[in-house]
Amino acid sequence: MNEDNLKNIINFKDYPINEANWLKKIQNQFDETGIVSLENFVLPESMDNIKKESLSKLNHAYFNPQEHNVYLKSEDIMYPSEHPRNKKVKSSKGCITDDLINSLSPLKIIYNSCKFIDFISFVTKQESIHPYKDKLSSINIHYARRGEELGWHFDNSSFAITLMINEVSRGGEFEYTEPLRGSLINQAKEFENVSNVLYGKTEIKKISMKSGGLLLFNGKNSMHRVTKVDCDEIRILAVLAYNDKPGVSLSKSAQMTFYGRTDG
Ligand SMILES: O=C(O)CCC(=O)C(=O)O
Ligand SMILES: [Fe+2]
Repeated sequence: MNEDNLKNIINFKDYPINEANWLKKIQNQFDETGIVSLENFVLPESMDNIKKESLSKLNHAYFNPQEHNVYLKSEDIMYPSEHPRNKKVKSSKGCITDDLINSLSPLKIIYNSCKFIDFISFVTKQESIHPYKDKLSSINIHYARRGEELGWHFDNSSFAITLMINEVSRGGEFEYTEPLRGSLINQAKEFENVSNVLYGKTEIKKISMKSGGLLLFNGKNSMHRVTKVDCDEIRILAVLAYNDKPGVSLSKSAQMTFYGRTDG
């Protein structure tokens, strides 16, 4: 991949992603708060390109409205269905898969660039990060139209990278909590924390990203959701997903749930 292209895509002026002092500062911020938001990370011309392609591919998106628990796991019969382990929330947004995205898209140039990969590995303190082996899961473009949402959940991966492509003027807000689980929080306390979020008893934080904004988020221990879109605009966002080991595929059952098909 041509690293020179990256100069025309990423806002290096505000974000010197290969400069040691800047990297250290962002790493500390990610470590301490679990969230880093970089406004105007991708330059406007590339965002126009990404937005046009995303809109033209909305008709290929897979929408599979479903109910799931916050752990994104099948029910644990040890607990009642209304228990925080099992209580269902709704998700209805759709997405397109990596194989449907143009190989020359700025999204792919960013995702595959060594500079970007080194930046993400450093900030998230991973020794190395790798694309998915399957052809569907590395970059996904998510769409949420009026009334569509993503319910409360913990991510299975330790960090998520999103790029806002088209923000909406009402609803479609990213809401998140402090870390509510992890090695310092016992199981009973964790379930109490989850229950408090589901019943609106916890302080919720919000972050509103605009087109071109990159978000690095530690969603493994912090619950998060996207509220229902409440206007006729479409919320469009790219998720850039990596693994800490090479050669990993998303499971076939997860591929069926999220994409309605598998990569063969
Ligand atoms: O759409 C977003 O802003 C968040 C997406 C998300 O949390 C996820 O894909 O796990
Ligand atoms: Fe998530």
